[in-house]
Amino acid sequence: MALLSFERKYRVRGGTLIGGDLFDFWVGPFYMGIFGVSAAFFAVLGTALIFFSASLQNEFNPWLITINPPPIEAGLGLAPMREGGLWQVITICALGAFISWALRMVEISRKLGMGYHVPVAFSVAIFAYATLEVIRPLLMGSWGYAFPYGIFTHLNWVSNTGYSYGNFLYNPAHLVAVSFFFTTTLALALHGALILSAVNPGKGEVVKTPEHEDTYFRDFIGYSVGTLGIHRVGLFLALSAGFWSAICIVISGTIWTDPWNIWWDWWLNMPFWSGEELVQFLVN
Ligand code: UQ2
Repeated sequence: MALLSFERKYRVRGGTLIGGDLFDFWVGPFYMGIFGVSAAFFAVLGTALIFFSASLQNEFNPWLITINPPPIEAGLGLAPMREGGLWQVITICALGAFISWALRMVEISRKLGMGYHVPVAFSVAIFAYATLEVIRPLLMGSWGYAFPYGIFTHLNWVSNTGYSYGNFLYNPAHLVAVSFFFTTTLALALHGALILSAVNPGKGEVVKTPEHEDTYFRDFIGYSVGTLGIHRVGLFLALSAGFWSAICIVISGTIWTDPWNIWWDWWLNMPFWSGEELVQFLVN
């Protein structure tokens, strides 16, 4: 089907959440909807405010531009524009754009009669961002705990926040998140390789079917998760990576304030070996 006639077939009316027919149109290849309008509004305003903040600071080196949250001492109030207020407005614009983007995905899903898997997946990324910039700062009592908008400064924030809890790699939720990130790459590597090995077999070779894909893994490990199953596994792994990332930071400084290696003392304090001299040396 040629692209233009294909688009005509799927450019159907309806499915909007709000606005009815008002914004139910396309701009070039892009569906608009009221959330396309709001996404564009927040994205343009937020980006303009980043450049405005950069010019107030007379900093135009892209590596060094930074928009910092208010200082920790300022707590949770509205800050003056030059002292974190711009960061607050830019954060509202970012969340406004992200949430608009997700709701636009919902309208497109409805329009096409599809499931909501894509907006649900994107919402987990928004949740992780909101955890860093809104939920944790609220729980900690100050916007100053949020990360700054700068290429180097946000990396410094990650480093400083990590060392604030000793060695962040001992955070058990961080370990779970990292394991999910690694497993996601394993699953995508397996899946991408398997698909290409079957469907892109080289000149003169015949394209293979899912039956070959199943058989490959049955021969290899005695099990095939299946062509639908691998996508369920992939989505679960990727969403779990984002979810546990949010968990690992939101528990740091809220319900856990010690260095993270101390958390493992429950293991050293198990009755089997807690009396041992070496264990007591490690705990103390
Ligand atoms: C599979 C299958 C696919 C796949 C892959 C597998 C035909 C095209 C990659 C194999 C995957 C398994 C056994 C699960 C991997 C689990 C983890 C946690 C990495 O069987 O069906 O469809 O792409």
